Amino acid sequence: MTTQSQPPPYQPGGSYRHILHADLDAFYAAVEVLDNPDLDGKAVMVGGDPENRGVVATASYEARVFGVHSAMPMRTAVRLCPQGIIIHPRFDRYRQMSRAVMDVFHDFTELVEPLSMDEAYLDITEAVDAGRLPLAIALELKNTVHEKTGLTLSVGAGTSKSVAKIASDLHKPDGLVVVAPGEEREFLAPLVVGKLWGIGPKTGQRLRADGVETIGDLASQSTGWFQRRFGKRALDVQSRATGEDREPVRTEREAKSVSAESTFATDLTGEDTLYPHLSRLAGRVAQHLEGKQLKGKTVTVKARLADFTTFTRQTTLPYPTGSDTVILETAWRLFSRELTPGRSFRLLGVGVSGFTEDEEYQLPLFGEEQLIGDGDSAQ
Ligand code: TTP
Ligand code: MG
Repeated sequence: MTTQSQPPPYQPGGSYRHILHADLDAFYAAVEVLDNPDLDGKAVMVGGDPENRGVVATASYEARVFGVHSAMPMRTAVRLCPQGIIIHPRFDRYRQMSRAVMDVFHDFTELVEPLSMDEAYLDITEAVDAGRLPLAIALELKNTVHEKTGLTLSVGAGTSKSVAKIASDLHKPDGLVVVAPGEEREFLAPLVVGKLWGIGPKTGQRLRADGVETIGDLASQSTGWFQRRFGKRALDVQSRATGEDREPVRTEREAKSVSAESTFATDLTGEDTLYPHLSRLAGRVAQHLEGKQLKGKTVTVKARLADFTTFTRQTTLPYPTGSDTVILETAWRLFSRELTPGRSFRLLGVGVSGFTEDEEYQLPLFGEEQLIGDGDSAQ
């Protein structure tokens, strides 16, 4: 995917990327403890009712000592840890805390790739190249998150995403592991293959049956072996095993969608009034896409009615586009169906997503070049 320039090839002694993987500790349970200090130091199990076949979403580290873990039936958890305190999840509160944490991440770098509510990659190459140590940045990140939210974060630092992710998990909770450039292989070698991203329990089992237990065992296999074993995934798996993977940190917007929206000063109604707004938004989206050298296949329109009802309509084109005209035509097709007489709108948005990773597929399949030059309706 051409979301950003590819990182430089891995060269020992050459230019490195510096990536952090940050993951909150026992996230839901930690938020519950934060909001009710009486729970501090206790076995907290967040999830559904044991009577209603509920499952554990997460458990505090005090409960984990008893073998309680995520996705376990709550009934089993109660059996393992009868003194455990069951708490029903409060997703809105977790989302609010997640936003606060992600905001801190964004204060450190623009290059943040969230993986879930409590976890993200941060590309800190620029700061390191400017003279800061990854260790110092990681420490500051942990401290800032703690100061601003009260939550503890585990952080791993490395020259690639896979190394950083494995590192962050190693000394949980409140962990901090920095893998120095050039030491990736050594760091990974003793760990079990299942720690590698993309090696699930089944693959791990098959590898073990063949005597490949550790990441070191895996890394020492030949390229031919990887090809026979993993087919299309061979290079990815091999580069992760040797700590050389080059996956870029993809920011939220780059990874998901490019969009523009505007809220009107007064509610608007009618084709003649709304078309120019949609056109302006389509133009803005096309401009962003061009800046990022992206083309997407899915066009989305978002609308908010005078009564605040909000909805989206989307369609997927047979080919990826970045053209303002194509985006506008598609968006208008979606939106005009919603334009019933008298319906008035307070917000309109246009988005493009579904970016393809396949370079070839990004080539226009038919005559799109003509359309690109035809965008006088935009802006
Ligand atoms: P995780 O980061 O996997 O777990 P965690 O933060 O609770 O614990 P730690 O990172 O210290 O190991 O997931 C983050 C949140 O996602 C978790 O608090 C609850 C939720 N979750 C579920 O609801 N179900 C699951 O199966 C998992 C794994 C997580
Ligand atoms: Mg976590």
